Amino acid sequence: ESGITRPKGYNVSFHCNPEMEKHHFGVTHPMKPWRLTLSKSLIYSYGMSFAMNNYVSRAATYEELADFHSTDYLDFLGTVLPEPVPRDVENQNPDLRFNLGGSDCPLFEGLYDYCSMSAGSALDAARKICANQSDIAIAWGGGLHHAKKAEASGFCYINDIVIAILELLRHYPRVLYIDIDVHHGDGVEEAFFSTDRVMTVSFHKYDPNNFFPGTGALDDNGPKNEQNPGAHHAVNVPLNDGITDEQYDMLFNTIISRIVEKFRPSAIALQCGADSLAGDRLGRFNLQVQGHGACVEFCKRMNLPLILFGGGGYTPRNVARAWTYETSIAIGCQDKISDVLPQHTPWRDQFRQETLFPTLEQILGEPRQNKNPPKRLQDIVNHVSEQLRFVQA
Ligand code: VJV
Ligand code: CA
Ligand code: ZN
Repeated sequence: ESGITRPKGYNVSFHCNPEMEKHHFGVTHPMKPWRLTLSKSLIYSYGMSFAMNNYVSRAATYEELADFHSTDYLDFLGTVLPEPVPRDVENQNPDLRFNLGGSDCPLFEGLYDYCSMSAGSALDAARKICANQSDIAIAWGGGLHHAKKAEASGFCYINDIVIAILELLRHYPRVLYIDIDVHHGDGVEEAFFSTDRVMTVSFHKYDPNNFFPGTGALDDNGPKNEQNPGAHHAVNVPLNDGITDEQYDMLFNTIISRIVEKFRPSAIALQCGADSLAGDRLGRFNLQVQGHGACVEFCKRMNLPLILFGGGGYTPRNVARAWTYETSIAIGCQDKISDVLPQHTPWRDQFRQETLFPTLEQILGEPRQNKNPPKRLQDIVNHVSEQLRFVQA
């Protein structure tokens, strides 16, 4: 008996499509859709599905994808075939259209289905929110924040977040987009660059020459032309290696509460990329499951309609831990779930430690050096506060 019950009048919906998880970017590619299977199996093992409305989401239609993407791009995406032999990417192959077919965004079997399922789950989540049928809607298969209108980028082909936010904008005057993936949320920022109805905030590792995508400096805050309504509506929090839970939560809480105060969003879209966790194959931070989850908890406390998206996350066992803990926060049972993983959890041996909250030492052996001096964090808070003086609801 898990003791997990559904709080009266509080609705959480969970949107996924098991077909999505069967797709493969290639054996050694860091993006593993299977992490969604592992996450779900842990969520179900804890008994959380009984406290949510669970939906198998449909695939988004061509028309729905075309809400954001160009038809040229979608037509190509729908017809390209997987490459039988990997091509030399650096060799400026003229066939590399729309940035498709390189090593970051390979062509694989069922690519179009995979993309439309990810977008379908995000769109279903947005529609449940708009219909007032969910207070929090979860789409761990979404969160692919790098995709552009007519270009694939950084493991992302279709920008499900942009498509979901466009749906929210049909019902809500203002949407706050928050991105805690270790990478800059460039595709979402760019899509809403020229509007004051969406404020985008990304926390990320920033090193223009050595870390993807290289954008998202502190003073990249939207169009430089003051006449453009989007001016000041992009917030960027560039960080360095090794940031800790304590520092991250201080930044997150300070910055998000000030933004909510000034911008007065009517809904929040939170991208929960789990590559900001310690021990991630591509990440550089020292965040633990608790600190990552604290961001979700903080957003929930804002008492606004909330969508949780997935995103990056390249060490599947840690992705599953974070998204399980965050699902428990959404339904409000985080204080009741046991630190020891349920005995009957499928693939339990995949988790190495048998706990939901392994210590930094267990995850890393030796923690990554923290290169975020307190002075720098204060400068960031000051810059954002200054920026917000130009923002009004
Ligand atoms: O840094 C890059 C671009 C390169 C060119 C391609 N080579 C492989 C790497 C350098 C400049 N791309 C990043 C993309 C990160 C995408 C993150 C996505 C998200 O989490 O924000 C949201 C879902 C990058 N970093 C690491 C890799 N690519 C990488 C790609 C591989 C790989 C190992 C590392 C692709 C294939 C294989 N190994 C087999
Ligand atoms: Ca980010
Ligand atoms: Zn990422």
